[in-house]
Amino acid sequence: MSKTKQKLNKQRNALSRRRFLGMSALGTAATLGLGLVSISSCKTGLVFDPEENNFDIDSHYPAIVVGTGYGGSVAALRLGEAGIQTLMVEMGQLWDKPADDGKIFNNMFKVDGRSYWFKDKATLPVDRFLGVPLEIDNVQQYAGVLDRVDYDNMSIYLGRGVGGGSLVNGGIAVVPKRSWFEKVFPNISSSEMYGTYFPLANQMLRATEIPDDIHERSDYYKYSRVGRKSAEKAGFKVVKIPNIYDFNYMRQEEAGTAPKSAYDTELLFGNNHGRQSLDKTYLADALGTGNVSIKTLTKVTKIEQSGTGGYKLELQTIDTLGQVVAVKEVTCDQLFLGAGSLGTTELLMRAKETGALPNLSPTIGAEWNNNGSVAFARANRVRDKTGSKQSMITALGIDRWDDSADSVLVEITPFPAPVETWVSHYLALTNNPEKGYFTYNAQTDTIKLHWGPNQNQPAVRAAKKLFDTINRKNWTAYRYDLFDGGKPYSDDFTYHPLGGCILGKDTNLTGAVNGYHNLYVVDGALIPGALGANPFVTITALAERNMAHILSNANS
Ligand code: FAE
Repeated sequence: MSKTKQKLNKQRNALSRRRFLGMSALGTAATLGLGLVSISSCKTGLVFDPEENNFDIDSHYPAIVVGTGYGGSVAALRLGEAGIQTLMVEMGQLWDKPADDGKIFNNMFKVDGRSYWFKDKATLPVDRFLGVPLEIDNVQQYAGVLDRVDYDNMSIYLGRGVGGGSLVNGGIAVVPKRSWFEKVFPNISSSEMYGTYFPLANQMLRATEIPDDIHERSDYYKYSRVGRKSAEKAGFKVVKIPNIYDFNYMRQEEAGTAPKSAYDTELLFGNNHGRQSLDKTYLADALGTGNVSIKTLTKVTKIEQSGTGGYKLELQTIDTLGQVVAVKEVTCDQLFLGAGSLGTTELLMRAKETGALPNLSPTIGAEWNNNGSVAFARANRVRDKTGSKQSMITALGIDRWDDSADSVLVEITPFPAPVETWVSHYLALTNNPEKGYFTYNAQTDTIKLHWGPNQNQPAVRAAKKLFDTINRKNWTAYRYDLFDGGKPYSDDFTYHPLGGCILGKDTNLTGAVNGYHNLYVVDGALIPGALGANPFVTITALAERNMAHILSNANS
């Protein structure tokens, strides 16, 4: 790097530091469009260079975190607070610059390169309407925000960018029922989790319930009220479902005093407003420690042991069109894997199968699950309009979770369309006990998920039992025209990939990977089975718990 550039970088760094630290609310940075700027004081005085994404990383860091999703963000914040210089490596981009249309993210009805991670075809779980396919061809190949990885019988949706899944997910922040959590994690203290770490995660993520003045009055929540009415008529309990969306912002959307976001079908491809994603919470705080920096558009392609007892990583940096612009090696003393269920499992299986980390647990990749998720759709009676305007933020759920085989938590989700459709659309979470597994293919250097065509049947059965009753009591029917194969449900996709490196089996009880020192898994790969809840609060709370134990052990 030239001296002038170094000087400029230093100045920018100092300015960013003052600006950033001077902000009373850290989240304001991103809201104001300042984006994420590292205020790291690493040896080189490095900064994240927003223009070029091309800062020089050091050759060695005390800690590296792979991925900037929930687990990775918690790890980085707690490492930064402990004074440990930490590099985060993220394969997606920092989403802080508006495109030519003045927007950073697209809504559901506008699809371009920003929407998808290097796809030329846009596909969604609802893939047809009135039987007509909704696929869009010729999308520009670009480092977009939503990825879909297709395996036989199962497609997995993922977020790509600084913030991982928090950029694209539904924001639904549910804590699992304690009795069920104790069954999924029998060796973890539930008093510690429910007394300390779930409340901490909810507070950090800013989860709240929708206020009644919005939900009970807004035209944008007709679909939710209609969903509640039909469930209650069938005798089912309907509860509020917390979300990380800023409901004060939503009030302004409702009043027409701020640009619409959730009210303008923004969600799956990101939100231009209102979404309190990780870049506005954990990651902003992590950068605020001055000890954390993020290298974007950079994928960790290999991990192995370094000569000094730590780890060596191969990093591949691309531009937004996918051209490889740099390949580098970097070492660290401690390595935290937060690349998500798929990303972390792939890195570990590659390391195991290529002999780079031969002592890894033989069962890595052996247990994967889709959180028992399945989507359903019903047709309402003509008088029960669901509305052509729908808020994308789910507010209510039908709670039938009693830990039995038929347990379901069903969320009443929006079905955005420019016209009235009378559709009630749901995401059902069941306790489907089925597991898939991964194999590593040395020729393609990728992992493959094995999930049979009938493995989601227990989920379909449990959810159908509930919807059959709702339909019977309301004189309504399923919608058969929305999902592939003319089914009233979609059982071959998930937003909730979990497992691959199981807590207490492939790792110890705080996520330290068996067979190695200073190698940790901090993300959804740790979770062994369906949670009866959407996963990110659990992933966050577990990461908080595990990091607290890891850091206190390091100090003792
Ligand atoms: P994740 O958030 O996926 O972060 C992993 C990060 O690592 C990503 O940013 C990747 O780009 C990056 N990465 C992967 N591989 C590499 C590599 N080799 N090198 C560098 N970087 C890498 O992991 N959950 C809820 O609780 N509520 C919801 O409402 C909800 N809705 C969802 C809707 C959608 C459309 C999607 C896709 C997911 C949804 N989820 C929801 C699931 C939730 O977002 C997911 O469980 C968490 O994001 C997983 O957190 P992790 O930390 O495991």
